[in-house]
Amino acid sequence: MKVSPWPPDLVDHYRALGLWRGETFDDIIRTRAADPDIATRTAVVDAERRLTYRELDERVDRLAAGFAALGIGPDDRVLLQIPNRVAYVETVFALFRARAIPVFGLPAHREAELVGIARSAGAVAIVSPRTHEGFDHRGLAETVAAQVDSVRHLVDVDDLEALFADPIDHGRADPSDLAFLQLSGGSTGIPKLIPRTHDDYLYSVRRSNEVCGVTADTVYLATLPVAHNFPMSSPGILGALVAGGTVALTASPTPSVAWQIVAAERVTMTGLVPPLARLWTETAERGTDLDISSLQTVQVGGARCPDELARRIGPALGVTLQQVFGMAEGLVCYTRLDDPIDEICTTQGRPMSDDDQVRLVDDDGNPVDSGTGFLETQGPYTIRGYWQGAGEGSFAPDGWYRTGDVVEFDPSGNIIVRGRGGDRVNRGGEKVSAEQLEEQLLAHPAVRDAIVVAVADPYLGERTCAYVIPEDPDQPPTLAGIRGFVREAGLAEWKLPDTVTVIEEFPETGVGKVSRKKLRSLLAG
Ligand code: AMP
Ligand code: DBH
Repeated sequence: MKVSPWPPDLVDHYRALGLWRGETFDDIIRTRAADPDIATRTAVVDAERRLTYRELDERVDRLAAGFAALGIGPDDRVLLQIPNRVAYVETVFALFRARAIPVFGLPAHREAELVGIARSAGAVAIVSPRTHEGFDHRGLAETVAAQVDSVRHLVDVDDLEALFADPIDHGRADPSDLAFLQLSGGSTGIPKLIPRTHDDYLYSVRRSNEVCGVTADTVYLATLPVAHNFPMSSPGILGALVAGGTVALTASPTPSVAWQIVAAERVTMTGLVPPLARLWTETAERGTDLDISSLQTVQVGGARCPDELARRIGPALGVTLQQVFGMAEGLVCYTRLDDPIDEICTTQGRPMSDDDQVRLVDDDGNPVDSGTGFLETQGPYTIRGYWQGAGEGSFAPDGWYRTGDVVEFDPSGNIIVRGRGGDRVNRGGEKVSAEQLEEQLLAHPAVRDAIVVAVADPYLGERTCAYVIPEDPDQPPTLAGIRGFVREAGLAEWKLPDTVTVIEEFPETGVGKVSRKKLRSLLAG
């Protein structure tokens, strides 16, 4: 299945330079398992199970045959909702082997998101646990299947062996074709689907490995939900597997659980969002009995890391800090491990590839020569369009991706992230679409109008504030009532508003009809 193509001259350039190497994700596991130096090393481990590269490859073979026996094959989209555990890696690579297309849902997604994703992907199957953290995922999958005609199979990720079949030959995927659909944190309601190819994504993973010093000795801990682009590829679990290293997965990111795995597996590297980095730092500053001395690099990304916190992370955890500013659409920026400490602590790094191109524009799309502006980018691993042409406004007329982020450059070319245009709240790395939440609020019977804005929060960075005009000023809606209503509508828990402020009217702007964007920035101010 083809994706929106890069301009032909860029394609030639990326191939000629060897950035796109014509390799597939399935090749990765096959070649590692066939390499006598790597085959018997641990590929993936969690608190309950451990697989060597050879064992992983064998199980992937059987599971891929099982998917094929269900009629799941080339180009079929399969929606995943799998927590951090070994079975995640088995499932993803089995789908790659069967040449199906994984769609990376998150365990925290609920009915509204999953129905939207399954529908726009045209998913034929959902793979999820029966229950997880007390939530009935099987029930949710059944609800989704009842609403989305294309969904024909529900697979229990805790019983993959029930599918195992004798290995078959699935043929080989075209490396320039669609490999999977990643999800955008989204400025719109249902996450937009991001089509990534083997060629472009494997380049981003290999380049990440170079920049982050990932080798066969790396033990990478997936602390964040592993379907996120950051722990998946920057350099994440795929980086560790490409290097022949080890992927460890923790069911919980809290120090008491995650650090047991750090100690047991001698974890060398992980990636955190700022609120978790704060929790880890404060826990270490208080002192711990768990041995985390194997940790060498801790990355922080997904949301702006406060400079004050950045300065404490390295000393507290005994690691080199690396800031990461990335997006599932492509562009990833890193501070380099040997950068001056001031740059590491106060900037979000610079593009990882010499072939990443970045520019700043103003509100109207005109170039900005210095100071802050909206960041736009194109490059060897940044998409040229969403799945099936959605989100047209997200690309400039010449095809560059409009990140929506307001940034500036320091003298060394590092990016400092200043904020966004006000279309979403970045709640400690989990993004909330203002538009989606406003739509939900408007559906509430006691709400006449609503605007959602980000307000500063010492722990999360930003939290979600809903300004609400009630239908009846004598019976204004309550925070609990609104949260319950949005939860009932099937939205993930992180999208519920943190505060609700009831007001009589939105600020006057004097120019008649104003855009919601303008109103958001007025209210945020
Ligand atoms: P997503 O669409 O979910 O892939 O989220 C990507 C967005 O997360 C970026 O466009 C930024 O708005 C935000 N982001 C990621 N990393 C950072 C960071 N280190 N600092 C500030 N914002 C970040
Ligand atoms: O927030 C993100 O989406 C993100 C953060 C860091 C990302 O996609 C990435 C690195 O690759």
